[in-house]
Amino acid sequence: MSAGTATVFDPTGFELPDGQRRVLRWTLYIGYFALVAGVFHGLAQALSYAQIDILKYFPFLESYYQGLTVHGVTNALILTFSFSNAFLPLMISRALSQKLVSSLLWTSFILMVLGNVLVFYAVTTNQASVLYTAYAPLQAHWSFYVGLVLIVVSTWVALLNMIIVYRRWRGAHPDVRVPLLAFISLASYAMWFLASLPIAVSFLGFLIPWSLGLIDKVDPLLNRTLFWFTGHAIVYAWLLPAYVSWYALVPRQAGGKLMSDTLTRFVFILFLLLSIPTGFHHQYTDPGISTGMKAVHAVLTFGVFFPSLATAFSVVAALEMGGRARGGRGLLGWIRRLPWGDASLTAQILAMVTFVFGGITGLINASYTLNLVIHNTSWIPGHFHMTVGSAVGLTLVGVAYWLIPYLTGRQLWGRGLALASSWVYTIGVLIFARGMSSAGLEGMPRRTYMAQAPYYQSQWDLGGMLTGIGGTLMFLGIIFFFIVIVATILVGKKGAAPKDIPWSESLHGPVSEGWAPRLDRIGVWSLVAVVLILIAYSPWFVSNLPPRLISPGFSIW
Ligand code: HAS
Ligand code: CU
Repeated sequence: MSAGTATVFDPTGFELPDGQRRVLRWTLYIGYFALVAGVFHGLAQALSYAQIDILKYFPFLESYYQGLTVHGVTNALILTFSFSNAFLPLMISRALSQKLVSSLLWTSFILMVLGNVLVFYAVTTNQASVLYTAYAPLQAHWSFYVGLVLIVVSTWVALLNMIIVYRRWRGAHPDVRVPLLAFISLASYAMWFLASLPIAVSFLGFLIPWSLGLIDKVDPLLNRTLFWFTGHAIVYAWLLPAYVSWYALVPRQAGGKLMSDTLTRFVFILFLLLSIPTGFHHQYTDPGISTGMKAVHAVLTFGVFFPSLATAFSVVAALEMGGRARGGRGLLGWIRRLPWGDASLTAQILAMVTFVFGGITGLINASYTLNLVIHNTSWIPGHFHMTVGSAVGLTLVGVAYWLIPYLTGRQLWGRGLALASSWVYTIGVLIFARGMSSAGLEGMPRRTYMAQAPYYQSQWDLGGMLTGIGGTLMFLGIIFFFIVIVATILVGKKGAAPKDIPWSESLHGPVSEGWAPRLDRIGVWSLVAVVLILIAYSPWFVSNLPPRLISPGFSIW
């Protein structure tokens, strides 16, 4: 073999069995249903910033916090993990031409359903209005914590399925480089597995026994620290499946190629290493954590900014190749030539554009001193609706526009409405975030039902109004999405669906010589990640263990 050539696995001619497709499809439906169920309270919340109170029309809600818990849990947790539990195993199975393990597929699905049932029970009966952050000493009903644990375990089972598929393939192909799509899918969930362990300790070790009355008191700071230990990395567990699409699928959809196979693997390894040891950037204002440790996490947060920056250059290059291949000329002429009529691609490009602002606001959050200005203000929801709420949410919408047809065998229904959904949503979220950010700088608080706040200040009028207008457009965008997906499933034209996933070729690589194959050793990289995590977290745990079990539970709703 000559230098620079690649030993590439040929995955053509494989189709997933119908039974497995069906489980994947229903897993996805849970997620997309959760998305739609969650946006109703989103609308109420956004309008409340504009001093419009529609919560009185939600008679089944006993408090604003109950609604906010529904919003956060459905849109940030259930949508994302249901999607990943279906999407990542599908990607690895397709990339390696291997069937999934049916029993594990079912187990993961059933755990996800059970978890949802328990969480649904706890939240709808107003026994768990603790928000998606579930901070102790607010105490929820045990079914809330157990339900969330089951959802997390379902992600572990999905990962196990992927690992087994990978090992089977590796046994048959010992000297071939693992295809990029399989590698980045596996790396995404490997990172999440490591990241999920602290929250598992918090829930299983403390919050569940406490909510069952087996222990009387918990250590609020310890649980909060364990929460953010997982809680920062969780945002990358949401983001990386979107990046899998941006790197490995979007270039093809745009008529271009992925820039570099090696760079892409490198980016995912950086996420594996740096996503987790950064949680203290959510706790800059918490007492009981030394300034030095906060500074270490701040620096590492700037480190984890880098792979996203590399992603920005890489995905724009892929889009540019696509636009130029389609006849685009000049500095920016390629943008116009992108296939803007493709609803799936358009949603994802708009997700990327919004993420530029999500990234910039993230950098501001991460800055130790600037954080003091914006922490706990509406600036933060401004930030996260441009990250999880757009970079991720809109990408999941865009992927649905090819994935649901692919899995159901039915053509996408209503392309015009599908296109409108992501444009309306994007215009909405940019207006919304402009309102939230500017009013946040003026001190408008987050997690507050502003339509009833006695301390409302008129200087928030403009920001609040923009939040209300933008939030209404976002709501409409998701409703359009819902109509398109339900109609596709029920009345989409049979047989006219995509037959395969949109694979992308890469311009450079994969390379089989030199050090490049070593990049594929996820196990070794995971060990390095553990070392970094120990450096970043053990000093705090050494001085804060054993736990100080001082606080009883509070249910203030
Ligand atoms: Fe964050 C708070 C810092 C990214 C989500 N974040 C939150 C919360 C959520 C969240 C939910 O340091 C609130 C949690 C709560 O309830 O309290 N965040 C960052 C930083 C990044 C970042 C540095 N966040 C995310 C992502 C999220 C997410 C991703 C979800 C998926 N965040 C913070 C901090 C806080 C925080 C503090 C705590 C604040 C506080 O005080 O409470 C970075 O990773 C961002 C990197 C992003 C980029 C952008 C790259 C752009 C790309 C697109 C390029 C494509 C283009 C297309 C331009 C560098 C890849 C062009 C197209 C053409 C056609 C031309
Ligand atoms: Cu974070």
